Amino acid sequence: SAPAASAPAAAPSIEAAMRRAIELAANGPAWGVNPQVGCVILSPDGVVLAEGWHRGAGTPHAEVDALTKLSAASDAIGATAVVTLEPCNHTGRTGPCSEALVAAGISTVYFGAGDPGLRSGGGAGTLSAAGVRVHGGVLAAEVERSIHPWLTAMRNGRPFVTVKWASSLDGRAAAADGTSQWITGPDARTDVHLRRSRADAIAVGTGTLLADDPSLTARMPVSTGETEPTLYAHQPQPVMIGERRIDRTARVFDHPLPVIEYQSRNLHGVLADLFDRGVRSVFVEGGPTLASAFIRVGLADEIVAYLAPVLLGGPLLALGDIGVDGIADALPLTIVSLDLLGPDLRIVAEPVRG
Ligand code: AOF
Ligand code: ZN
Repeated sequence: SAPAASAPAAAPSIEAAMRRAIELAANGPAWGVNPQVGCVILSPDGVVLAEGWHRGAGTPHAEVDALTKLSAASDAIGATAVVTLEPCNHTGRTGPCSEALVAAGISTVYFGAGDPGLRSGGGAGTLSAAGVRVHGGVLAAEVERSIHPWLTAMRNGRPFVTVKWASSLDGRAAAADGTSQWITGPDARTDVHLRRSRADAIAVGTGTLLADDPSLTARMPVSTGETEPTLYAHQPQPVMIGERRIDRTARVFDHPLPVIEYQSRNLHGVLADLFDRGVRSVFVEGGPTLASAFIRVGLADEIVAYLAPVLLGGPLLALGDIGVDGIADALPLTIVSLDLLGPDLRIVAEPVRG
C-alpha cells in the first residue's frame, strides 16, 4: 500500500549532523527538570561550524552554547542549526532559543522532537514567522528514544516511573524465611546503582525501609584497596511512601538529600507533588507492595527486572496484587532489552499502552 504523505527525508548531511547532535546531547545530565539537548551549526555548504549541548537547568541551552562557540558571530548568518529538540520559545531560567537563533541570523533549522512543554513549546512557529525555514521530525525515533523518560514525563504531567525488582528465576523476591540479601550478583547491583544515579528520585515503601534499612544512595563499585564505596556526584532524592512509622535512626536519614515522606498511598497525588518539585523520573526500588501498587494503578512506565539463576519457590513473590484476577486481565508487556549481567538476566520491559 502507498505510504501516507510524510515530510521528505532530510539530506544525509543533515541526518549525520542530527546523529552528532544526539551524541552531544548525551554529554548533559540525564536527570533534572531539563532534557538532554544537542545542537550542530552547519555552514550553507554543510561544514560543521560549531557544536553545543545543554548542561542542565540554569545553564545555556544547546543552541546558545553552539552559537557562542562559533569562531565569529557573523558565521551564523545564513547558517543551518540542527537541534535534537524544537528550540524553546519562552523565557525560563534562560531566554528563548527561537529568538536567539533569529537574532544570530540562522536561516534554516532542523529539529528532531517537538518540545511538549506548555510554555516552552511553539518555537517552530516563532522561527517560521521570522522567515526561518524550519523542518521538524528529523530522526525523530532516535531522538525520542534518547530522551524518552523526559518526553513521557512532560506529556503526562507526572514523573516517568521505573519499577525495579530483583528475583530468582521463578520470580521470588525472598526465601520462605524472608531472607533476601544478595539474590543477584555484583554486576546487577552495579547496574542498579548506575540507574539510581540517573534518576531524580528513588522511592521505597515503609515496609521495605523497616525490613532492609536501605541507604538509597547511588554508589560506585568498590575497587580493590578501597573500603568505603564512593557516592555518585548526582544522588536521587529519597522518597518514602507508606503508613508505617520509621525511626529517625534509619539509614535513609543519613542520605545527603532530605527524605520526602508521603503517608498516603495515593500514588497519583504523590507523583503530582513530585512533579511540582521538579522530579521527572522516579526509580521505584521496592518492595513488592509498592511496586504492585504502581503497576495496579497504571503508573509504571518501565519495568527493570533482574533475574538470578536460582530457584527459591515458596510464597514471597516479587509482586503482589496488581489487579489481575483472570488470565484475560494479564498485563501485556513489550520487551525492550534482554542482557546478561554476569550470571544474572536483566529484562527491561514496557507495558503495552492502548
Ligand atoms: C532548547 N534547548 O538546550 C533545552 C531546552 O528554564 P529554562 O530556560 O532552562 O528552560 C527549560 C525548558 O526549555 C525545558 O523544560 C525544555 O522545555 C526546554 N529545553 N530547549 O531549546 C535546550 N534544554
Ligand atoms: Zn532554549
